[in-house]
Amino acid sequence: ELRYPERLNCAAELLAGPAPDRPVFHTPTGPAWTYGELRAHVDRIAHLLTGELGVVPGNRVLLRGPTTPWLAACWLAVLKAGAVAVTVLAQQRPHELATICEIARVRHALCDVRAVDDLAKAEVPHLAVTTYGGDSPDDLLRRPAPADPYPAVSTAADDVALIAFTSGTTGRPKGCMHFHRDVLAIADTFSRHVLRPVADDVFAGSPPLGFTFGLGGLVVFPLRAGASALLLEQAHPDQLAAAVAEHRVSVLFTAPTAYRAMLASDGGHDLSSLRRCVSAGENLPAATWRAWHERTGVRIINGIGATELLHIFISAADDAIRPGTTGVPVPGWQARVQDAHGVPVPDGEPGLLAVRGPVGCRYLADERQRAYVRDGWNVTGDTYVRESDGWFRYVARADDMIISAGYNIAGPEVEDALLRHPDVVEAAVVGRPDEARGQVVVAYAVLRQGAAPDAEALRAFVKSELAPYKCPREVVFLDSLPRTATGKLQRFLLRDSAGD
Ligand code: 3SK
Repeated sequence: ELRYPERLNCAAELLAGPAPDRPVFHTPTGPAWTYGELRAHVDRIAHLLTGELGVVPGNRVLLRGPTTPWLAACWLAVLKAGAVAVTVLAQQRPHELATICEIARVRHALCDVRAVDDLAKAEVPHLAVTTYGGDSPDDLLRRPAPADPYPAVSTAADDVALIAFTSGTTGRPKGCMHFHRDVLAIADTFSRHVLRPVADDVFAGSPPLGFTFGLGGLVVFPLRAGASALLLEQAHPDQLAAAVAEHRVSVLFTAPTAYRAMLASDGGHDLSSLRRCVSAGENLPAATWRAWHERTGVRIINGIGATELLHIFISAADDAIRPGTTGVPVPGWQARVQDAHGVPVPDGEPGLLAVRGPVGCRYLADERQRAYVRDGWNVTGDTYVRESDGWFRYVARADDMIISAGYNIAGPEVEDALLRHPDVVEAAVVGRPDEARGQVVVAYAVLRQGAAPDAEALRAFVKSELAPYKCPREVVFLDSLPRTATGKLQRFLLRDSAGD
């Protein structure tokens, strides 16, 4: 069991430890920041927040900007000053920012100068915006550096440290409140037991810091291990592979799509520095796992996480990893599969995944809390099977199950089959309403460059891989699939258009 002192400031904990001259953040340009420099910058920002800007503990501070060391420093400073970080994505538009600021009652923002226009357009009442970064003389660095270190505010372990908004494929965004102890708990469970990082590790990845997958993988985990991270403002798959080679990245965080894209457009980069590759955000198909293993020799860690629970709670480690399945609860977590009434279903049968552990879902002023937390279990909205040996296998998001002529069909299983075809780079499978069958299976496919679209050939391929009732009635070819800002497939958009 994890035990933390009653008074705990997670930013102070994350910054303590490594020698001042150890590297902490690398960027593609410019020299690395050391731990000593990071501490000085954090203290300077914290002084500014609680001095001139008048922030008091508990105030919510919006953070917005591309993935840079300055954004990470601002996040740490907000927490060190006892305030609450509200991280958003660079892609979020003014009306989304306005909603988030309204829900979280945000009055202060630290914003990269390059991302300030949309924030201004959001017209948030009483919002004081301080800018940083970019090429212009910025607000943060114009001020003189304080002579004294900033003493961390003595927060309680269960004071709120951050509010992370779910990317929300539909509906009003939900703010998930997480405590100071939660931030350490994700490092002391998933990272400590599954990644087992060492101080010489270099972390990198594509998820932004406004997505807790990225915040954990690029800031919390490296700092907790005294290691360093390469922070990339642009992390498209080809840039990611090049950056891995150039900076000798050893721990990589990205989503299944990016692994597939790196495999498809292999620039022949030297990926031999990789020792851990983490995939989350969506389920990782076995075909992608195998192809990556063949290319790099690294066994991808396929994790399931959620903004509600901050990071990954089921995965596997090292040689135990099995392609096509997620794994077992991360040490410190429990998981089970239950029916709609909360009754566990027998092993081998699909049902709703329910988990509990050191971090729980706490929506900010949102009735949907009742649906997510039931009898102390967090019900994630994923359909899973628990095998008789205790391993958890993903089936689908609960609302991505297709029911056709009485058959239950998991869209991701059909996607998996399509992805085994050498011409298919991306696939999405949804149900289209149908009078006779209730729903029929419709597939959307993105083909590798130069491949000829042949719906019949793909249907025949799926039929050779799966029971015929799972075969798509129709195959639609697209240039790309619709995704959220955090990279999750928006099947609901395809479902809507499949109904036309
Ligand atoms: O939402 C997710 O899929 C996720 C995955 C891993 C870690 C954190 C999150 C939010």
